[in-house]
Amino acid sequence: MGSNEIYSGDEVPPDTRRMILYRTSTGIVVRKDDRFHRLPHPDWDEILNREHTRERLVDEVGALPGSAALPELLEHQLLPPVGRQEVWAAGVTYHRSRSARVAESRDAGGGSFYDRVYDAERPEIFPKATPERVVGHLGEIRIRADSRWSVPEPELCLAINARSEIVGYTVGDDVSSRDIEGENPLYLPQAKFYDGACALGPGILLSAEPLPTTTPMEHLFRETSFPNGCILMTGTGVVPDDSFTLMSGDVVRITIPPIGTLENRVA
Ligand code: DO4
Ligand code: MG
Repeated sequence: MGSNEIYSGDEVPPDTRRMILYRTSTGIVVRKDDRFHRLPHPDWDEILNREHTRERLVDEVGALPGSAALPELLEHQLLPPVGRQEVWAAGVTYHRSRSARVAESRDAGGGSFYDRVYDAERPEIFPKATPERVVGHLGEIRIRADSRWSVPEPELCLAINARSEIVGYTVGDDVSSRDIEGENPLYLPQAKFYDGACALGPGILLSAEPLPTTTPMEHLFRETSFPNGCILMTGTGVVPDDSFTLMSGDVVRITIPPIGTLENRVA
């Protein structure tokens, strides 16, 4: 575990399993204890950024009729769980990610860059997507036409409000081009930031007891403000064998049990 590693699988508090916020084309839906409630609020950004988000929703949902199942229709109405939040990503937070980057960039002399960030005080954080570039559950992700080696990166993502408090968690795919990032570390933005390179969803698991503030999160908010909050992808610990590359038509499914499954087809 490096000093910038920020999540190990079994730390999500069990209580948080119960409340998930979905953004859909027909409004905001809250799942609580396996019942689904349509919220009268039209404003996703306001909900994420008000004080005591979860507690207030518990009260509001108590006064709303709920239905016992998420209708099939609703699944196909899911939108990415972002309003005006920028998406940022932390990198080389897991040993597996460090060894993969060192190997892929060895010829370009990038190995020492990645080695040095793993144990450094300052983490790697980079902008991943503007809100309109984010793809939701069942949306299409993309691989670059000028890349021959593309991979999904399954990541736990933090939903953070404007006051830098963790409001909840979602599932993310930091789709990346490994040959472009490996050729030269300065090409990282092209390997990471392009249309269809970021998928998030299906919803936001609201935290009852948020994980403590992480090192990447603290650095992210140091000199940058997020008036609508932001999403921070926490890095991948899952790197496929070097022989694997995503191809058009592939379907990527990423499950983080308390949150759900994010599924995307490659365009
Ligand atoms: O610098 C490379 C990106 C690392 C990354 O995205 C990750 O570790 O998840
Ligand atoms: Mg990543």
